[in-house]
Amino acid sequence: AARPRVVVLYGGQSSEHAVSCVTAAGVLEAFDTSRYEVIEVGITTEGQWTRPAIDPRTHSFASGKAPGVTPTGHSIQLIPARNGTPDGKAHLVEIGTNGAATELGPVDVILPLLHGPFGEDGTIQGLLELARVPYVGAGVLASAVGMDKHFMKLAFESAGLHVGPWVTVTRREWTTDPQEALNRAQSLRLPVFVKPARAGSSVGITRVDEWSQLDEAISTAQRHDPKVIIEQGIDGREIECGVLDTTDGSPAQASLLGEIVVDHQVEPTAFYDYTAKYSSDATTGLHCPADLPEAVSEDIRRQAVLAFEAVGSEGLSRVDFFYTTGGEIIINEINTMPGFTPISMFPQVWKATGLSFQELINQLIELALARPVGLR
Ligand code: G1L
Repeated sequence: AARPRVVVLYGGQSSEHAVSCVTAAGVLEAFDTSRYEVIEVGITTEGQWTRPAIDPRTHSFASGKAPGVTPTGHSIQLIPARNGTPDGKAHLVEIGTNGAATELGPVDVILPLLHGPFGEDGTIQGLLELARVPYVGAGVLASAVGMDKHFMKLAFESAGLHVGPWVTVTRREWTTDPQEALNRAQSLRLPVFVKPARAGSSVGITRVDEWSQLDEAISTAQRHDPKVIIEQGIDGREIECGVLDTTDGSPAQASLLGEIVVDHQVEPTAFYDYTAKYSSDATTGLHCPADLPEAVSEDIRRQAVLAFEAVGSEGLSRVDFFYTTGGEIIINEINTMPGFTPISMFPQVWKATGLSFQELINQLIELALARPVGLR
């Protein structure tokens, strides 16, 4: 039988364009080409879909030049399934500089290694729904909720999970009565972290140690998202769990737990930010399995699956917790598009659980193929 044709879609208009390119490099390197045919499609920072001029496998942060998708003279279009296509599948078509169209063949599944522009996650998933093409990972709603720290906390609370103290400030609230918003925030204990409610990376985040800094911190976050959340800092270990869906309708599986270990010797106020995540001189490390009592591990893994269900995620998610000195388990966030290079937390915890990076990618593709297009 013919191998399913898998489109690896990467790059894009978000601030994480380069991260996406490096992720694609790792995924393509590990790709099981005996089972699947791979078609690489890059999206430039201008939003042009293109067949990459540079082999995406060569993208890395170590190379010296910034990873990115270069604009080309042609563009690629995704033709929806059941729109006159003979095989009932979505198709790719390349439009050349002269306007001539070249058929690139049918698409069986799309692996979107992308974040929508800030505040708009779920948009790529919506595009793929309309195109009636199966894709890897969470659907429209779960992707959007996974992007929005405010609605995420509401979903977690409804599922009986414990979230830390927080306050949301909308643009309207800030415009109408900023003093009321500041007062609400000051019901929290310092330090607090002021964040754009919907941001893919760690941009626009300020740690506030004195209330005099709050006003400016809110303004900074508002430059990235009109909706801002203020979270009380939590003293605790950072424990993360990978959740992977099953194809047979049985409960999603939780991985062994990973722990982020920050070297406080190096930078006392450092938190796990963009630099720590992606630079080579990171002061953070990853431990798996985390050294925790068996009962605590089991509880966190159970809660990770509950969180996956709470937001209606599909495919995969990474769920992040704090384990406090008082022995409390507090859920921090769910990420439906977790870091996905071979050395990222999600692939690493699954490796420790017994699933190689290639097996992980295969499972994600099989999950997408097993799920009907349409109602999710
Ligand atoms: F397709 C998956 F598997 F669902 C998937 C999609 C995207 C897994 C992980 C990611 N992550 C990323 O694309 C990113 C971390 C590079 C965002 Cl820019």
